[in-house]
Amino acid sequence: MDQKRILTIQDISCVGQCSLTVALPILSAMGIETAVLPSAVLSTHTGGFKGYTFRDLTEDLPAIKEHWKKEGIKFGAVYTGYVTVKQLQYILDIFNEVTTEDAKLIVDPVMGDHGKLYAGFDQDFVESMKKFCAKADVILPNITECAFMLGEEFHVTGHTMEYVEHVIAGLRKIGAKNIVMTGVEMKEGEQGVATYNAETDKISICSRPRIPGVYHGTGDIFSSTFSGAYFLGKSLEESARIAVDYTVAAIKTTEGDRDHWYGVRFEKALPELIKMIQ
Ligand code: PXL
Repeated sequence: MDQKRILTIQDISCVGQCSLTVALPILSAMGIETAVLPSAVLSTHTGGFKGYTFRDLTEDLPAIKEHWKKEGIKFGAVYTGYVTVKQLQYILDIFNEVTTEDAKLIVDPVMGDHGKLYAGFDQDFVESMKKFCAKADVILPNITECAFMLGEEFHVTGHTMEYVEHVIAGLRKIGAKNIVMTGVEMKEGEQGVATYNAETDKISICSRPRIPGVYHGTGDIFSSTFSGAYFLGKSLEESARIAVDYTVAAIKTTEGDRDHWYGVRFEKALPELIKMIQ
């Protein structure tokens, strides 16, 4: 069986343009066979909707893995997003038991943004996620998640090169290998990502003019695009650049549209993504 497929593990927020409803179309548009493992099903995401439902699928994970094992199904990479604390060990079991030898574990340690943890996440989760990140080949934290993992205060702006180096050193102490930090604002009016390449021991920055406003789900758009490009064999730095450019293109589809507060119309920008990876 051809095992060149990626597995992504994160929730289905039925409405809200984030997590699996973003990852699956993006990876598919990139031409990648994508298997999904929903960590939970929510009626909407938790970032602004009230009274959402939440069905935790933790107990299904081991049985799903066992079935895949019986079928001889394997994955060439595993990309994780919004998951619960109890799922982390099950995910490592999946990574250890149903992937190809050269498979990569790409972890977006989804737990917060804008200086705060998302609803339902606590310090316990942060500690478990730190250990999980040590097992990953690449981690994709935003600047808030970095601050929580380092146990430090969150800095909204003013991310000097010194600060970026400090955060990367802290994450490496936790055991992280390759790191792509998002939400870095080194220059006024710009935003981008810092990529630490563990092989070359180098940090590179990729910034673009900042688009004012808060756009939900863009972390998932970035991480899905990065994971796809990296799975296709692009370098860390090139994958980060493509992910930045597609995220910007996705935000531009929704810039200034106040009615569409819960996500961005990334679907409209998919043709641009397809061009970017050619
Ligand atoms: O975009 C990250 C995310 C994923 N899944 C759920 C969320 C969020 C962020 O709020 O609520 C359910």
